Amino acid sequence: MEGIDFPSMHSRPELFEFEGIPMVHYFTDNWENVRNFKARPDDILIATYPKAGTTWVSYMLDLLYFGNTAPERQTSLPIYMRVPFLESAFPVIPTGVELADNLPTTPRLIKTHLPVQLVPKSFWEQNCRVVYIARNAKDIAVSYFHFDRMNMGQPEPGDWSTFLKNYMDGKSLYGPWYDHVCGYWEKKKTYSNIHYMLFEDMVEDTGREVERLCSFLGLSTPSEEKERIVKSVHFDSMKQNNMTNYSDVKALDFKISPFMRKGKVGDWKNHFTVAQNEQFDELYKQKMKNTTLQFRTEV
Ligand code: PPS
Repeated sequence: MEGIDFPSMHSRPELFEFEGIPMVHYFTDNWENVRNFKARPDDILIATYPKAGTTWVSYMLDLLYFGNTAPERQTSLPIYMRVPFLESAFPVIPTGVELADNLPTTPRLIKTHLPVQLVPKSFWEQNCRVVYIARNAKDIAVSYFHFDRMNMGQPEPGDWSTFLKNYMDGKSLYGPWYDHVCGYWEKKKTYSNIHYMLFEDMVEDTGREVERLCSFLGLSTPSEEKERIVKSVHFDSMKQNNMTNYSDVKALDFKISPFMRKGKVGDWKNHFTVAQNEQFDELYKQKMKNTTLQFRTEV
């Protein structure tokens, strides 16, 4: 396994508008195949705005379904090969669609960051289960900033205040956080097969959230097994685990920042100035005034 590389580690991709969303070519180059993706009824789509806990829940689901049946999977296959990133078209590894099409597992676990309106329609037509994970907007901003600094496949973030301004203006890759989290929240009203999880709840009580996930999925996993899973998906354990910490991905510069960075609620307090926080709160109030969705910025 070579790990994900990029043609030039020095030229970062530019953002451009695609179907109304700021995107980079790595996620649009394979668009026709993404749009026409053939979902199967037992597929599970893991959908998130970037940095909301995708890897965490991907690993939970992988262990719940395949932790016992395929031990070699746990030691030889990085999480991004087990849970294909649907819209990705990176050099070196097959596209997300190819990886998903060739997954030998049932169910197939598939990751996407696409906003709800761009999810391929076959997922809805097949009534697939969707696990959506949301995280508070301030901690996402901080996590995303550090990720963009260390990931040569992401657009150049600039300094923290530049990044934050762009993020508040909805000019980050995958567009406005507000629309993303609210889009899937609204979708729940007409599509009941969505389990909406919050990163903050997972930090507060991982065991409870694994339990809720099992009831959504109709799994009757024994409690000792669930306890083992809770230990395996602990931040410290995933950070040490080379199959979940992205350590083989060459496009990531771990000297700048680790992928498994802090895993906390409230790190925004170490980054936002008082003025930035006030401006953010003001805008947040406007953007979120029509939703019942609530987030915690500390636990
Ligand atoms: S990505 O690149 O969008 O797929 O990133 P994603 O996996 O969604 O989010 C990465 C952030 O999730 C944190 N993380 C965890 N926190 C707590 N416990 C566990 N087990 C865990 N696994 C991943 C990770 O550290 C990133 O958050 P920050 O705040 O940057 O640490």
